[in-house]
Amino acid sequence: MSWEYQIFGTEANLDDSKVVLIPVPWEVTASYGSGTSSGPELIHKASVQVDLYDIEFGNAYQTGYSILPLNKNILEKNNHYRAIATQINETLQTLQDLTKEQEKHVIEINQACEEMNEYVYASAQKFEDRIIGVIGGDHSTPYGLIKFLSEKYKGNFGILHIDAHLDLRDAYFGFTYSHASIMNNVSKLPFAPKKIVQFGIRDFCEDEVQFMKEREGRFLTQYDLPTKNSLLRGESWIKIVENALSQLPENVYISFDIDGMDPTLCPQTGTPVPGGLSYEQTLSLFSTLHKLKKKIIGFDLVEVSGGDTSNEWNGNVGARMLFKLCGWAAVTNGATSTTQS
Ligand SMILES: [Mn+2]
Repeated sequence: MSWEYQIFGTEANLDDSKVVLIPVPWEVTASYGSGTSSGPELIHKASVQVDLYDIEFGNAYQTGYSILPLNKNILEKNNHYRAIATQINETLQTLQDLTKEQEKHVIEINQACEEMNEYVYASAQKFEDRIIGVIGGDHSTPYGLIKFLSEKYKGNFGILHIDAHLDLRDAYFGFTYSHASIMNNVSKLPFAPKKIVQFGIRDFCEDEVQFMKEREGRFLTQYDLPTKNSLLRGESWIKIVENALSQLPENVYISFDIDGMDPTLCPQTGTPVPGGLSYEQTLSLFSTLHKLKKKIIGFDLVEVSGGDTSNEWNGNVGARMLFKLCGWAAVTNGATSTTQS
């Protein structure tokens, strides 16, 4: 199947599509496993397997989902700077000082990341009357989209952040727009989100917890282990989810790092951690947003990777999660759900 704006094997054309997807093949600042820049291609390829009629929202896909072409300039820059950044990571991980040349490279990489952000921002602007989703790439890729939406809604929005990590690091390894810094950067936007609610969180450092303490009331973190322990004691998952998500304002952006899920569902993701959300738990987050009458204003799906394997499982799960994101985004924006249930 050709890329030509089509995804999920539908015939939707770009002009009539309610949901527009921006693929961002970018993983320059990835610090551990590699391969997330191939995420858009993996997901796109697997997307034809998804059956369009859905048990939760029927024929909502008829509202139209399209994907933009892969940006070659972004892909070339990714390939070029990824190799240089990997060497810088290795130097710093072995506690050595950067050479003068490497210090220059850090500045260049930060500039390249800014160009990537500008591309995503400009694409979002171009399709401002649609619902936009970013397909990463690593977790730095949606910054331009979140920035655009923060301005569009003048800060009247919240974020549902699904991730194993808090992503609140202040410039990881010297890279301002690191995958590990996305929520830190987003929190510092002029029109920052009113509230960030996080699920799946199970790997973080003390500085990140401190960052949230300094911004009291802006974060609600549903740490994975204590939440799972509550379930073991017999508490209701749905109750926990409703309590947490009801704290979000009406407009909700979903930032979905696939590593928030159990790693059996994303074995090749860049930084896998044991624990995490099941498929059903993740989907219940989306359906509960709908139940609570929230409106999904945009979303991203990031860190899907096949690693260096030809294993198609990662793309398969990624495509299905993307289909659910598109569907719930369409439904919460008024697309009619035609399911009989
Ligand atoms: Mn992340």
